[in-house]
Amino acid sequence: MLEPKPISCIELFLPCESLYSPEVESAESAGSFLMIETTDALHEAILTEALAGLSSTPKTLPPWLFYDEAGSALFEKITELAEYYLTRAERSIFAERAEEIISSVGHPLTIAELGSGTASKTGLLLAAAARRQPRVLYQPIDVSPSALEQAAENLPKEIPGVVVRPQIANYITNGYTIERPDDGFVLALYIGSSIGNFGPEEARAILRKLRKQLKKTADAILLGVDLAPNCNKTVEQLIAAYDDAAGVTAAFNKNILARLNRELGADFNLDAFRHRAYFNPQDSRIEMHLVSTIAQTVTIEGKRITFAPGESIHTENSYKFTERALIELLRDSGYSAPQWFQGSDNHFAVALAYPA
Ligand code: AVJ
Repeated sequence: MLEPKPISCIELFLPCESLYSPEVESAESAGSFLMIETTDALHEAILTEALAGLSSTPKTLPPWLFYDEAGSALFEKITELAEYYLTRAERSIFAERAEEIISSVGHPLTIAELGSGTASKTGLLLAAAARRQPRVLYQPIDVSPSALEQAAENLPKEIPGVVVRPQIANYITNGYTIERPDDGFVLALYIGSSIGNFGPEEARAILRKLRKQLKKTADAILLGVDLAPNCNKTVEQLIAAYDDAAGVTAAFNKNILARLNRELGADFNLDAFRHRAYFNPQDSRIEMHLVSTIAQTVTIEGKRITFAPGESIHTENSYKFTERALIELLRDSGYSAPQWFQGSDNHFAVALAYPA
């Protein structure tokens, strides 16, 4: 996949201070750090990426394009589907093991999160941290301002003691900073199988970049990964999670074309593409594609893209891990052998690793 062009940002920085002191009451009083992508830069990035991906062979589009407002709402619906077990499986690990996870990290701690979205599962970890210390600084990093607003609005109400410092950033293409309060430790969350969207090389780059900000031996990364097919999970179950009966995942996949129509004035006919999901055992990943059902030409800002019948656009990889594969990935990225928290259904696992 092509390295996306960096998005230029306007940074509004208000200093963060006294993060654990009792007088800090809300994100406002703690100060907040906002990075606002300029609309022009985002438009440019979408155009560049879309044209590059659609002119290559085979055709591809990057999965970050899924998450505009409509796509983020569709993803929320996916997490509630009977077939999509991932979110529930991870949430139940947190429900059972949050105390143990939190007490394994140095404290007081701050919790940062890459690709937080609305942070719906993070509350369980924040609540466990808030039982150990009076103030917990939560630093969600995401590309979606609406998701961050929701997190900043709700979490301090639900969990007294939580102070939210949101950062609008694409953690792949942009820099991000994790604030470390005095004498504190950092627990960095990269959960929800988000790492699964990246091939081994990109995954290592993401983990190494994060590793640079985890300098203390009792800092930690918590990584949530979906497991490869095993005796408790069939390939059919795995595929169903990405090809649900109600067609929500198909709509989520096609939204990428709808977005190019909306934002770039492209003329994709959504009815002339079908959603396809399959398991690629060689690379241990689910692949999602949009398959052109006919010969057709699509125009994007004056550029013509032709499709043969049956030709596909590869829109997503979702890697599925074994414990052994994850240990190797962590080792190659500068982390220790992890503590392993596997759900009782053997569907999902969470790994807690320290800088090595
Ligand atoms: C958000 C990347 C974890 O790979 O399972 C859900 C996205 N794609 N259904 C995943 C997704 C299709 C999801 N991640």
